[in-house]
Amino acid sequence: MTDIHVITRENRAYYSDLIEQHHRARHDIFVGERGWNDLRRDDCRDVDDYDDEHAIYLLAVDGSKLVGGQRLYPTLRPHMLSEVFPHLVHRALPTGPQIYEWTRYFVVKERRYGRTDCRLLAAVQQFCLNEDIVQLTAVVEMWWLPRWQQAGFKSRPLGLPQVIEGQPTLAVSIDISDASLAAVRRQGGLRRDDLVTHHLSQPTTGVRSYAA
Ligand code: A1S
Repeated sequence: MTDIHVITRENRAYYSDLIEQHHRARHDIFVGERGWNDLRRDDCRDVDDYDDEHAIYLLAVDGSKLVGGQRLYPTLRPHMLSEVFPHLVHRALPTGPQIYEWTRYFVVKERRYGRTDCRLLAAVQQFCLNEDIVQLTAVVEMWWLPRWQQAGFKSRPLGLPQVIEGQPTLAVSIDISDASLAAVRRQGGLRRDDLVTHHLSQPTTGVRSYAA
């Protein structure tokens, strides 16, 4: 059973082992597998300017093993799209308290082509619905567009694609909705019980659940 853990600045101290596994997994996957060499670091941990106290991580965990992850970051702060990829945006950049940037999405190799991907996609919709986040922005390679269409996500380009690291890449916005959550749940055959997301708030109280 895969659980999703929500890690924020409030509960980060209780998740130091998992956060560490996740930085190492990101380096293995984004540098080792995807070849994003700008992220290479001698300590084999992928850490960037947006891994600060404002980052929110939704990490997929089986027992104590990390099997996937994703990061959200407030667009009211300088973020990847505003600072690194502004040239991909050809209209007003969506920012605001209810808009977050979505980055560093991954599933570990042994869990590909399974429900972990749907579980993570469902988790991001569910978390955003619970937190009144209405839209996400992201920089993605073009192959995400058919994936999202299949999952029932509504995405909109914010500009024309440009080739980055040899791949046509574009900036997009993604709407958060009950309909998208329901669609990805159907696609992954996820039951309501599969969608409990844990938010460890205090070591003594265990987990707070985000019900679907
Ligand atoms: C930024 C992302 C934001 C959302 C935040 O039949 P196939 O194998 O062709 O089916 C594949 C492809 O259609 C497509 N796909 C996956 N990786 C691709 C790539 N590098 N280039 C082109 N197409 C690609 O998805 C189908 C299923 O992929 P999969 O890997 O077999 O299985 P799964 O479980 O759906 O996992 C997809 C992800 C993307 C999570 C997994 O491949 C992964 O973790 N990749 C490395 C991290 C990564 O590239 N993340 C996206 C950028 S972050």
